[in-house]
Amino acid sequence: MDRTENARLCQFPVTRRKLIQTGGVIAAANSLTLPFSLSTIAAEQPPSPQEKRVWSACTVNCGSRCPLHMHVIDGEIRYVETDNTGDDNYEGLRQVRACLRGRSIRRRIYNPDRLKYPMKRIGKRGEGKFERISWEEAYSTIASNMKRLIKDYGNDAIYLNYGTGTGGGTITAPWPSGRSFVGRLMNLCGGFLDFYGDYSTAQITAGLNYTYGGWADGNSPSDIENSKLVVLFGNNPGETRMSGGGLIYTFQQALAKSGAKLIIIDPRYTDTGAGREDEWIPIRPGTDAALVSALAWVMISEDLVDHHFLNTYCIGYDEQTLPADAPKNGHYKAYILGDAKDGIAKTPEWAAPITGIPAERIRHLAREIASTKPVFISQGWGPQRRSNGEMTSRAIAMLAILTGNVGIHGGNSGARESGFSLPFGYIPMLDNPVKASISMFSWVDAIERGAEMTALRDGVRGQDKLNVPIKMIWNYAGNCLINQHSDINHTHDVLQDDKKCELIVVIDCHMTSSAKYADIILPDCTIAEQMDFAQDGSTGNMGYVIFADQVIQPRFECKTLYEMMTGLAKHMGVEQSFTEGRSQLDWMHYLYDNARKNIPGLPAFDTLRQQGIYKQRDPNVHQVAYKAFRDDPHANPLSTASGKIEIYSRALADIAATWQLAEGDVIDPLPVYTPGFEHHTDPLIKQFPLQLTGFHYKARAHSTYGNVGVLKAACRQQVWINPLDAQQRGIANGDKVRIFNARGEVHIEAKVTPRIIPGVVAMGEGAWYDPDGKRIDKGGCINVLTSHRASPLAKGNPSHTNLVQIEKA
Ligand SMILES: Nc1nc2c(c(=O)[nH]1)N[C@H]1C(S)=C(S)[C@@H](COP(=O)(O)OP(=O)(O)OC[C@H]3O[C@@H](n4cnc5c(=O)[nH]c(N)nc54)[C@H](O)[C@@H]3O)O[C@H]1N2
Ligand SMILES: Nc1nc2c(c(=O)[nH]1)N[C@H]1C(S)=C(S)[C@@H](COP(=O)(O)OP(=O)(O)OC[C@H]3O[C@@H](n4cnc5c(=O)[nH]c(N)nc54)[C@H](O)[C@@H]3O)O[C@H]1N2
Ligand code: SF4
Ligand SMILES: [Mo]
Repeated sequence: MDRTENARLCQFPVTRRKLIQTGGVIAAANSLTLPFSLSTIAAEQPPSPQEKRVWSACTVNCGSRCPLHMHVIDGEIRYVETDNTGDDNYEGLRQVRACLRGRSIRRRIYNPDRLKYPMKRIGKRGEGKFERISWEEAYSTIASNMKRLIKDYGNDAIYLNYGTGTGGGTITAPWPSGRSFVGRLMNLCGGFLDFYGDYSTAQITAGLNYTYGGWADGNSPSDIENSKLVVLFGNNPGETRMSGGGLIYTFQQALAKSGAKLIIIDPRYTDTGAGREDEWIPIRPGTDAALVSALAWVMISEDLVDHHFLNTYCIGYDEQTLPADAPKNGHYKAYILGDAKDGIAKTPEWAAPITGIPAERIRHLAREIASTKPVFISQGWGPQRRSNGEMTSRAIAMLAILTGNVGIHGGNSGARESGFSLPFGYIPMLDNPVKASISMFSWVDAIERGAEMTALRDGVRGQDKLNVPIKMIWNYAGNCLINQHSDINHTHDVLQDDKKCELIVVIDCHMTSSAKYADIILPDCTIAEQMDFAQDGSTGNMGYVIFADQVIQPRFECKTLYEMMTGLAKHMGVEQSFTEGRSQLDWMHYLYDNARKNIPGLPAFDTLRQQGIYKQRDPNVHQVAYKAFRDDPHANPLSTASGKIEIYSRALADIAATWQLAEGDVIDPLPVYTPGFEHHTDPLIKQFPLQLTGFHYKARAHSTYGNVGVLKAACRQQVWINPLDAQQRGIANGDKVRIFNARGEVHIEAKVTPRIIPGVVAMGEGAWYDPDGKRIDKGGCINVLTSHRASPLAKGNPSHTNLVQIEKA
């Protein structure tokens, strides 16, 4: 789930210096944006007498939230426009315009894949054979089986799976699970096995926690107007923050104001580049920490580091601030210069063959970063969604730390950008009596070998070990049962055995691949069929909240999540404590009354309902991460053990000494380069010579909108391959290819392009899994090829780390 919960789309790409030379790429970058605002034109037409206009929202998990203005005739949505309010001034309360995904929401609401009735499974799991049942039968089947499983195994056998499909919603919020109405119900029924972490940021959450303490904050991208240089590691707002509040729009407006130079470090030439960048430095995936180490070597050797910052705010840079109990030469400087136990100096010549970046370019980049101030250094979450992501995220942050760019305007912490949002609030979660939790990625293991899973080996938290395996799964607004989880063929084999996990309940709007593995399917209302608030909206320097009114009647026999959980609460004997006597509308008022206490400017409930969106500029103008700490480190210490930035982490040294790690797994007190598993020098490379890296694709929000034909046609599901690799294999652009490894096989078309470095291929994640009956996927779902081996520290998904081979089909 998106942590910064930031924002959206660029309607008017600002022309920067390289735009003209790369016009073709700009066209590609903006193929999901509109060159002008259709909404403004449409809004000028008064509604016809039979037409009603209602504000709703797009609440999928793309990191954005967008208002949608629905035109309804005869109870049917005929036309969808977006924010057309205000004067649309970047300096003021700018418009929050939906991308073409949101604008196509009608095609999701009226999609033939819609789930219409409650259903029970009649075939094998995954076959997709179901029979219609009544709501009463659905409730009583779930309630009686759940009671039985709780009695036989305990509440820790009931798991709430990760899901983010309604991530922008409030009443419909799915994440973290305890925040959802499913979580509230389970807390009243004795609790559930929870998870920690998320598929988005598992490794950086774990890694930077040891550097900065807690979730690592970033400056707002609007603060780039104070920067001289911007360096983005695997951060692609052009695609992952493309619309709505529009972080990419904020990025480019702020860049235009400062004239800062933009350097993008990514294995792919991304849509964020697309002519806005001054330089693209292609890097071999998974090797950012090697690049940073070599940059550090140049900075240290040429005495370009910020000594005052390192001595005042950090521990473990050199002997001076190394904790007394750390080993001799256990500090960062020794590691970089070759005085540590590995004895390797991390010179540019050392890093060049690892990263694929010439040594001279590394030297030049080090001098450029160190001699410019302030520098906005940030990382997206692509570099950390890997087998070595914890170490990588800590290493990238080192660049901001060595150069003293943390806590100042125009600088950044080296983490991802953040932004200002409004403190709206959620439904009270209640307490979960079950204390154990697992990483969100380990649930398949917990089905197979739950009672064997321990804290020291498997990252179980709250208890030394799990007592029981998972016996029931609630899967609300998530496609992580299959599509979005790793190693689909393995997951399929585990789920198909219904003696292992005995009950799977899926609550969704569409017949997704995950829904096909349900025992009971509960058909949910889409956002347009109910009332909710979309919150957490942010453009970086403006926060907003949207009133998503009910636009149409629930289709078919669909119910809202709240209605169905209330129905079930009745069967579980907890209806009164579940509802507290409130209807969904009552909860809306409850939330709103509380929110008005925290956000004084919020208008009356009915006024917001009329105006659709409420916006507020950041009163501090730009968010600057760790500014209080920088201004006064004694009064405002960090939440790390030392209160300082921990370059050397004692806590990690302890973990490294006590955890049982798989062979090749590395946890280190310093932000070192470690290749991780399935890396470019793995012996497996002989069989599977290409690194396959994933990315979040503009065609979808993960799998959501993946069944909308116009979007599929606009942005095809293809595998990116460099012309050199394609030629060797006789592959031409558009050819159908086989992509395979020991875990599975996918057949899609090739996009032969110099936008990806040689030796690496890339696929957008989230395409709908479409197996042919012989385990070959024709839909282009990358998770057929990804690994279910967890990363060492976070026990997170290494989604972007894979080795494959490609042949012409
Ligand atoms: N290989 C690979 N895998 C990845 C990633 C990757 O980069 N590479 N990224 C990971 C990340 S960061 C994330 S956050 C996860 C996302 O994984 P998911 O949270 O599973 O995201 P979606 O695929 O969007 O699935 C959301 C589900 O919600 C449903 N949905 C949408 N609207 C509604 C609604 O109103 N009500 C209900 N009940 N359901 C609704 C959709 O139909 C869909 O089935 O994927 C992860 N998986
Ligand atoms: N359109 C769209 N937007 C989305 C989503 C979506 O599905 N669709 N999903 C949303 C969600 S839930 C999330 S979590 C975020 C995800 O946001 P991110 O995790 O930042 O997105 P990714 O595309 O996985 O990775 C960003 C970039 O990192 C690059 N990269 C991959 N590996 C490496 C590496 O080893 N080194 C370097 N330097 N670069 C690397 C990728 O090529 C990519 O361009 O996006 C959100 N926005
Ligand atoms: S997919 Fe994201 S950017 Fe597009 S309309 Fe929906 S919330 Fe906005
Ligand atoms: Mo995510």
